[in-house]
Amino acid sequence: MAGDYGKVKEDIKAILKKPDYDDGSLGPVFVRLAWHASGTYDKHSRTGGSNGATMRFNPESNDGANAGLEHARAFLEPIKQKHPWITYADLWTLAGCTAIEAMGGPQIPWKAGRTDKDPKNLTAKDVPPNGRLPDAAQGQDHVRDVFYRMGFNDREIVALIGAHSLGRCHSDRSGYSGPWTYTPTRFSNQYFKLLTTVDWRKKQWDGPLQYVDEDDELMMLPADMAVLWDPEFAKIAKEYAKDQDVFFKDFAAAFGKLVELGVPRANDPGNAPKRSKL
Ligand code: ZEM
Repeated sequence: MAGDYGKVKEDIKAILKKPDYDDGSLGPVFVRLAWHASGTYDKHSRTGGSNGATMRFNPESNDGANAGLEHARAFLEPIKQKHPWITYADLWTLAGCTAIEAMGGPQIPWKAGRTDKDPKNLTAKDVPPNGRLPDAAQGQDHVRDVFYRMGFNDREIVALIGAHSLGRCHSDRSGYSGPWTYTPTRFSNQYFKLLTTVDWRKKQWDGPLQYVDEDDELMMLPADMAVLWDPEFAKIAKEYAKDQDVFFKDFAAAFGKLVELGVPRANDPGNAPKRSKL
């Protein structure tokens, strides 16, 4: 039964502000939930992606990359209870898109229609294996491998990583620590401005290798530095640092594509009815 997605959006917006959580907003972790639910897609086997909401199930729920996202899912549970007709797969992706808009970002094209896998007849091949999401400790070859597997090009990759204008790393989730920008609850091109201008240095600590600014206030992951160190990526990052409008436009298209990966649609070439001979 289809319900009113506009009402769900309003309810998502209403819970975003949360003074006692991180920087005061659930927005960033909702964006990360939508991204990780979708980013398991493999274009070759056409498996993974947001359809199915398979992060509820092992092994995806226990993938180290998804540490902390159980909180995001729990924060959305009251909204699922209030609107039981919406699928988790639609709710998680809608929450990410709504959060981006509510934090000052572009409007993301989003369509309903994802279904949830029924836990009662789940087979091992219904849940993507661990290891499909990017590893923060690696460089540009790995980043390209992972995002090309989803079907993205270099420009889309750089645009998507610009979501690191939001949120922070948590030492009890990923092992890394700190925010990328001074305004982790505002969607902007600040990530690219900082990435391309700050004098990044290795953080002196016994945690995993990460980069920090002079005051040890902001951070970059090794995978973020790859965007600066790869000449193709760097060119695009500098363009986004100069022009927020271009970044917003490219990001909206790429994030809209991300949340559609693996979602069956009537106009898919694979789903199209056979063309009758005229
Ligand atoms: Zn992230 N990301 N990400 N990312 N990400 C983290 C946090 C957030 C990578 C990564 O390893 C990490 C994209 C791409 C990539 C967000 C959105 C998007 C964290 C910190 C890590 C380690 C997790 C923690 O400790 O809580 C890597 C290696 C990426 C690609 C190379 C893309 C694409 C994103 C969306 C479009 C967001 C919003 C956060 C902040 C979450 C929060 O809880 O504040």
